[in-house]
Amino acid sequence: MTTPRRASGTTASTTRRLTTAQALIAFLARQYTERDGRRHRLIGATWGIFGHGNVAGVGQALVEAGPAMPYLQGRSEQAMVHAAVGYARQSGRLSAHAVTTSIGPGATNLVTGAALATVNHLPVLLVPGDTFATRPADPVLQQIEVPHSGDVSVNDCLRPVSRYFDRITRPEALIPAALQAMRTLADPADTGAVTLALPQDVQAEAYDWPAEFFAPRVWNVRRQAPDPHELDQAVRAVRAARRPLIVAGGGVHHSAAEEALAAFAAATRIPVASTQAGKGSLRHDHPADVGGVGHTGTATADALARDADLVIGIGTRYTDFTTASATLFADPAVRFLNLNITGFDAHKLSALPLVADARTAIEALGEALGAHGHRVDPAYESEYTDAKGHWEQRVDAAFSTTDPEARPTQAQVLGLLDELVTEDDILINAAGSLPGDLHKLWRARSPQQYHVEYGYSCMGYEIPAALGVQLAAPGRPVWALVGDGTYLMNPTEIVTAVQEGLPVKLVILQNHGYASIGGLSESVGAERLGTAYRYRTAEGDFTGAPLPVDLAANAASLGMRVLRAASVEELRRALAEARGADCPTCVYVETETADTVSGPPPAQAWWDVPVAETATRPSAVEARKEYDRQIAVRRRHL
Ligand SMILES: Cc1ncc(C[n+]2csc(CCOP(=O)(O)OP(=O)(O)O)c2C)c(N)n1
Ligand SMILES: [Mg+2]
Repeated sequence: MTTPRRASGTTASTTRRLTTAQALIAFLARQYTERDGRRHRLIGATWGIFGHGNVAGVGQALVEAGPAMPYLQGRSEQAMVHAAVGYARQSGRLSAHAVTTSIGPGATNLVTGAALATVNHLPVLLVPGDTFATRPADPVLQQIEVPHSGDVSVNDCLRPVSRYFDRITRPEALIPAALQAMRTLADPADTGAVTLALPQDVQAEAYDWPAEFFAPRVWNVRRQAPDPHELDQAVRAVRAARRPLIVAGGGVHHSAAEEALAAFAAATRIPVASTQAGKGSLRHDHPADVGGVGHTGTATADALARDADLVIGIGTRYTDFTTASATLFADPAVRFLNLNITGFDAHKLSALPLVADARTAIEALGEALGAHGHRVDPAYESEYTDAKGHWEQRVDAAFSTTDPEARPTQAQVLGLLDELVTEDDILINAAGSLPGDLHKLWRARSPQQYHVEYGYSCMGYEIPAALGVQLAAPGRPVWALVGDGTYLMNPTEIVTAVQEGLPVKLVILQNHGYASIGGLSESVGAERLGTAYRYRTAEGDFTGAPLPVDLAANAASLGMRVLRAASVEELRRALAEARGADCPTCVYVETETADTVSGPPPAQAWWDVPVAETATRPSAVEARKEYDRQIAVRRRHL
């Protein structure tokens, strides 16, 4: 396969004759990342579902590659991307997966997963098939034709959700594209979904590739140091602040900055609140940890946020949940200092930017402040310590169970998990009423335990993501927590877990519909339309009896072991059994609905969901009055 070839200079060069698909797979198998002296395979495996658009090209190349490129068999393209994203997040973004699909629907099924990856800055390499570059017989099966533009394919849907996109219409174009793709995946500021669309004919076309293309290549995941001037400004801002508050985002985890942050907080006693992506940055029992912040935050963190004079955002995008839709940071003189690897996020809220790797920046800031022994006022420290104690009591109350025979509430389900888990366990969730409850209540015991995807909050992320997390963390108990609505959206990868023998644990919380959106719907005057899984009545609405859907039987039919829990005590036992199980195991529980029992503490801050300005029905008219009261306190930080 290797033929000697003389390059233009005096050094001898060789080429390898391979198809474009074979070349891509051989190239991917030899890419590495490196950070802090440790090397990782950049593309650890390839997920794939085959159709005519990739079976003969990429499919054949994977067969030829053998163990050099492990192959994983998915059931839905979207789910494969979620699995890859779970793997990447659990791998600290130092290792990722590729996902190959056919053309047409297989390719467009990637879009949601790609958007999720890009929103969350998590690397995944997408390799959809594409229609013929040579166009011998347009339209081929599943080809879209746009009368005014001959070079459009459905894969163009992936452009806005990709951090890098290329369509490889000639074999040799793969060389620069593949290098840019790896650069993007390994770049901590730029990473997300990367798409290399491969036309069917080009995949199978041979070319004489320079052997150097296949040499092992190491991509340094840089720890960018702060600019001295920005650091100086930052130090002065922290020293001048009387009520500083750190908002820790996902960037803390991505940079493995948890220990640095813990040391910084222990030295300065600046309280640390966390976003959904940042939760677990400090252990829950670190004295400076004040829990989640924003709409789903703790009373402690939100009160601190309201009165903070300096908000130190670390690796956060400041979503509307974090800022309570621009109402939370209420001190008229509040300033922001943002440590972020991207200039884009560092400048949000008119902040003083500190563009740098989170860990490097925290250490630099700590060192500069430490020289003067900087520490917040003890009165401030005891204020938040007391408040934290009060919140802990509210968590205990939400978790506590009195009647072992009763149906558990959702908060009690979390309480039973809280009793059971150790630092090893990983909890995955993304949508429904669970993210809010978890953000308020969960006591994170280790940095990666809290795996809530709330950048895209995509129902159906949980089960496939659990597979990816388990692949990255063999031996650790991995829990996918899903509502009934979420389960119905994407249970397919249960089959893959069974096939691969991945002992993921699935907890299905059955409450017969969308409790979260039902509550929201009621509060905005939409009267719970379409949020309960109930029969349509003679009047035409959906207020009949709950539907006779048996999700436990459904999970069992896909090959899972299923434990049904009807009471608190049964649930306690089922969770313990699932935790020890060595095969994929589902715990199915019907939860008590919020109408009949007290749930977790209510939202401590607002969230902007615009309400109808004109309406005839009283519920919407009332909701709008409340909305007008809330928007009056929205502000711009300029
Ligand atoms: C793919 C997707 N579609 C729609 C939504 C909007 N949404 C957010 S939560 C939710 C309902 C979730 O229902 P369930 O999983 O049963 O959880 P519950 O609200 O009952 O806790 C919906 C439809 C979403 N987040 N993701
Ligand atoms: Mg539900």
